Amino acid sequence: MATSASTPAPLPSPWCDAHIVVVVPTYNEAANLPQLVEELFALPLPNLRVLVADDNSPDGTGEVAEKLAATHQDRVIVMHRPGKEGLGRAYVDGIGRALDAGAEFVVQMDADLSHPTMYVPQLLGTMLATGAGLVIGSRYVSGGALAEDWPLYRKALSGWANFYVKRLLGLQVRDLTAGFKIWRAEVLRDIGLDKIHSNGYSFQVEMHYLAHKHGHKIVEVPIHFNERRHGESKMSLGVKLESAVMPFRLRRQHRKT
Ligand SMILES: Nc1nc2c(ncn2[C@@H]2O[C@H](COP(=O)(O)OP(=O)(O)OP(=O)(O)O)[C@@H](O)[C@H]2O)c(=O)[nH]1
Ligand SMILES: [Mg+2]
Repeated sequence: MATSASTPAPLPSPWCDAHIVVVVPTYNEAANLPQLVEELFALPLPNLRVLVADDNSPDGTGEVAEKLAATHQDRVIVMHRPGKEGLGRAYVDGIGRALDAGAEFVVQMDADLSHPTMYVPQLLGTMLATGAGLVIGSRYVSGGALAEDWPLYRKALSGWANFYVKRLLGLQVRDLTAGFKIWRAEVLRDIGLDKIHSNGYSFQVEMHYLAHKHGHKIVEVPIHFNERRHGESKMSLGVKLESAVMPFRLRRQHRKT
């Protein structure tokens, strides 16, 4: 079958058969979401769906998501949550719903176009080839990179956060705070989303830690991370404090088990 330059032929099996749900938490991402969804559906992965977990964004992201759902029937699921509860809570809800909707693989990514969609087939391919339970799009393995136009303090904060958490938890993962990754559904079920306590960004570290503690194989592939396209960061002081305390809590909890 002939395909146009913009719609490449579906990848061969088992890629094209893989039931993937990309879970995207959103808060004020109306300007970014349509492009993200368009790019994801241009990938040669016909069984890929998108789930948007929106926290009643004042900028109308929820309505934008509904329009996308109407355009791409059966490929976009929208969760309207009552208010801003943090990225971690939105992911717990969204991933739970993705599993209920029959996902075999769950991708986590930001809405702001920081995570280039072209890496999604590579994340899946690496998972299939290595038997990993979690494949992380990593900024800190050889070949990976942070956004060049990120201010120096953001680069320093990201590097410091990774160093700090790694020292405390002793994990051999280079990008522990990464937000772009693919999971096997059975690994998410094994970890148990009801065990996750994080409200904010420390969700990422908590999930990586639990995947490791449950004995699942974790592989990292390099990605180039971009500055957000439109809108503002939701990184607040509360989020930073929770991220600083979380590793201590995880360590203490795990000692008891
Ligand atoms: N549903 C929901 N989504 C959130 C919340 N906080 C952040 N997000 C989303 O989580 C993703 C990551 O948040 P960002 O603000 O981009 O965080 P960041 O990447 O550290 O910050 P920037 O680099 O400045 O963009 C984005 O898709 C946000 O819209 C929240 O409270 N609820
Ligand atoms: Mg961002």
